Amino acid sequence: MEDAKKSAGFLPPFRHFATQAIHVGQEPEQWKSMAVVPPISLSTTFKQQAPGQHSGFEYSRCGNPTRDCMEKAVAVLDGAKYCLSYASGLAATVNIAHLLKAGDTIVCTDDVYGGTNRYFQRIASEMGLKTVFVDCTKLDRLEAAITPETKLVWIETPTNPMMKCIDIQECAQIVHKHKGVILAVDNTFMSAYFQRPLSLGADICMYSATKYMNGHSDVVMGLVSVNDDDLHKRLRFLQYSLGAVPSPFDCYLCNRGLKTLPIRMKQHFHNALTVARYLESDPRVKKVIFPGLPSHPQYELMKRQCTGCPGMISFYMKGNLEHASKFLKSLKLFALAESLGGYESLAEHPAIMTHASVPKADREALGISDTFIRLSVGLEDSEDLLEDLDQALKAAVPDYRIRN
Ligand code: P1T
Repeated sequence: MEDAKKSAGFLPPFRHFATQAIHVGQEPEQWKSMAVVPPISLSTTFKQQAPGQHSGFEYSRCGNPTRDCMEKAVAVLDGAKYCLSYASGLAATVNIAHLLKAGDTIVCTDDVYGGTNRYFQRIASEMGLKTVFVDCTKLDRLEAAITPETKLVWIETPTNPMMKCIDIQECAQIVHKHKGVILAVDNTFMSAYFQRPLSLGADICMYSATKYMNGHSDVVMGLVSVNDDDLHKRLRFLQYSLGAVPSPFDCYLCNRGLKTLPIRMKQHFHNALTVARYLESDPRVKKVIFPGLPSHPQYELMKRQCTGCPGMISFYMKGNLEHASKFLKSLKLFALAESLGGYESLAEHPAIMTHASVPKADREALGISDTFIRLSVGLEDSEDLLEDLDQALKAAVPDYRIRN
């Protein structure tokens, strides 16, 4: 009841989601043993009846029974026809970029994960792909950035780490005025439970499954969901040709993680809202950025576009780098670590850690400053989380009347 009140105003959960997360692709009848839990299929190769006559599996880079179960489940959770998995989120990004050819341009929203920025700016550029960064919360800027060379528009929403939220439906309308341009949405922060980019008009929904989709901080993986048959064919070809596929064991773990995605995401939302409200009331905190708070500039959009918000909160502390560093070192329950989306709470300093590879001038323009902190709020008891933040803030900023 309390949860329902707190998330009031967001879209209702996608129908049948929890049931599908548990059952789709997992049918015991597909195994001779009738195993209820999909087995980990370690074989790298599969016997053929006659040359070219096989069970659907030939060689494990091209397809594997354990991977297949997970991909089927993710496709349905994304409201998609197909899902493809990769050895990491960045491997998924690289595969998508391979849909393009030298001379093509990518329009990318200005705030993205540091590794995505680094790949586009420093690696894809060497292969002849140009990337133009624009703030896609400003739709006129997106529209103006698209040229005949543009073949891919890449957005994250909410963005990492500024938590800017982008209207996917509006983006899709603009992008699809231009024939052949693909709209890809990095849905890592939201997971399939809170946001369905494909049903809002995106062509590709991509994840670092290392985060919420797996949810246990023990797998590095990427996922891509699509509806278009031709796009799927091209991506499947790239998946086995480039070869950055996940191991069967990782697929098993991620498939297992999906089973609890709905209950995990509900609790992440509940805990994050509690933490965000607390931080907003703390005199040592200058500004909180959480899309589930009415103070967020795209709060209304989030309620129209999503079924809730994940555990990601960014905030500015009062003070300087020394205060921020002291705060992070003083935390006892939140671990000072990169990554996000696991059951455990993490805190990090984007300017020094996850976004150090973003050029300094771009970082400063975005607001990734010395006192900017990112939290991944986990599934612990929220009272313990507040207590930890409170003691660390007090240790870092003993006098809350500090000026800056
Ligand atoms: O780490 P990997 O699975 O390769 O995923 C890369 C990636 C892609 N997209 C987003 C939005 C991400 O946040 C990430 C990885 N992010 C972190 C490690 C981080 O701490 O932000």
